[in-house]
Amino acid sequence: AMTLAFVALGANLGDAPATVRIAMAQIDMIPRTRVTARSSLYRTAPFEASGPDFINAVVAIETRLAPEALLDALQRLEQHAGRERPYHHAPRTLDLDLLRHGDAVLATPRLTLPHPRMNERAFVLVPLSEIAPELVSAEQLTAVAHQAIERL
Ligand code: PH2
Ligand code: MG
Ligand code: MG
Repeated sequence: AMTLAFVALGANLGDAPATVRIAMAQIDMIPRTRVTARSSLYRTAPFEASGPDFINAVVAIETRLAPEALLDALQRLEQHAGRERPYHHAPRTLDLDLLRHGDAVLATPRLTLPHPRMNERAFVLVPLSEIAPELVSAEQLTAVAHQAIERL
C-alpha cells in the first residue's frame, strides 16, 4: 500500500539551495516513491550546531517502501552529495531526515519514528506546516517562534 511520509532536507556547506533542490528531484526518483508536495526553501540559524546558516525544506512523499528501505535510499542520496560525518552535527552538504512514515511508531538503533526532535525545531515545523498544516499546531509553532528562520 501507499504510505504518506515526510522528509526534512538540510544543507549548510557548498551551494546549499542548489543541493536541496536537486535532492528534492532525486527523492522523486527513488523507486516506488514520488514527491507530492514541496515546501519553500528557508534560511535558518544553526540549531545546537556550528557553522554557516542552513537551507532547510520539507517534502511530502507517497511511497511503497518500508521505513528502513526508504532510509537506505535517503542515505545513499546523502552519500552521493558528498556527505561526510567527521563529528556529531558537523556542517553537512546534505542531511535527509525521515520525519514520519504514515502512522509508524518505531525505535530501532537506526531509526526512530516519528522523528524524536522535530517538535523542538522551527526549521522542521515551519516548512512542514506549509505543506501539511494539519500536522503542526499553533502551540507547536509558538514554542519555536524565537528561532531564526527566513523563507526564501
Ligand atoms: N540540523 C541539525 C542540527 N542543527 N540547524 C538548522 N538550522 N538546520 C538543520 O538542518 C540542522 C540544525 C542536525 O541534523
Ligand atoms: Mg538532521
Ligand atoms: Mg540526519
